[in-house]
Amino acid sequence: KIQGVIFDLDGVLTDTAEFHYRAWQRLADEEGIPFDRQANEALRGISRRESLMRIVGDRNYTEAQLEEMMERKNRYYVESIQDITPNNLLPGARELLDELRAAGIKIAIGSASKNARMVIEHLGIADKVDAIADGYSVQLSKPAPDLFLHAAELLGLEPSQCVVVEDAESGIEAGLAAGMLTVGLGPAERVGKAHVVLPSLEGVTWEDLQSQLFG
Ligand code: B16
Ligand code: MG
Repeated sequence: KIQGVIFDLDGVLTDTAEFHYRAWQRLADEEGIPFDRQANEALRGISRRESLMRIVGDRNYTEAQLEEMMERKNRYYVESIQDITPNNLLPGARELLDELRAAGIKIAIGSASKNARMVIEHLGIADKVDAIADGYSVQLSKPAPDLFLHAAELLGLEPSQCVVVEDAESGIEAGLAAGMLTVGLGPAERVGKAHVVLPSLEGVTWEDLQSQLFG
């Protein structure tokens, strides 16, 4: 019986994926490294350092230069999320959170981002979630299961009692590796490995999700 839902943040509850994209694009442009929206798709759910490593590829940078670039990208990103308000919740997100809460289902955020808490505050959903696992919580990032296992632990639940909702391939892989049921949001090419694939959370009820997962 499912007792908890673990939501990814960027790309699931809010479209900060777009802000991450713009910040990486700006950095890549400044460095003269080719990058575009399509290349960014592969970075969804990927940690800051790993994202940078994929962008620079085999170009030679010192550790100090890499650190500086990560800081610069984060500065652009943090700047862009200051304007986030509850209006930036994606369609269906608030309704589903409220419905789960009313049904007594525990809710956690499982985000690779070190800025997750700031985004959650801006979205005004801090009081709707029972636990937050973020970019500071574990060493190994998605697709390792660690972050979601940590989230389940914070909720006091077994992995088999949890559902993960994700927009990233690496996130679905992490959920599966954790032994959890998975709901993928987005195109099948990205989240096709999930137990259930949906375009978004718009109009999605807890009953819908359960019947798709178990029906
Ligand atoms: P930060 P999620 C992930 O968040 C993003 O999808 C990914 O694009 C980003 O690089 C990562 O967080 C780290 O974020 O640089 O803010 O620590 O999708 O797991 O909620
Ligand atoms: Mg995401």
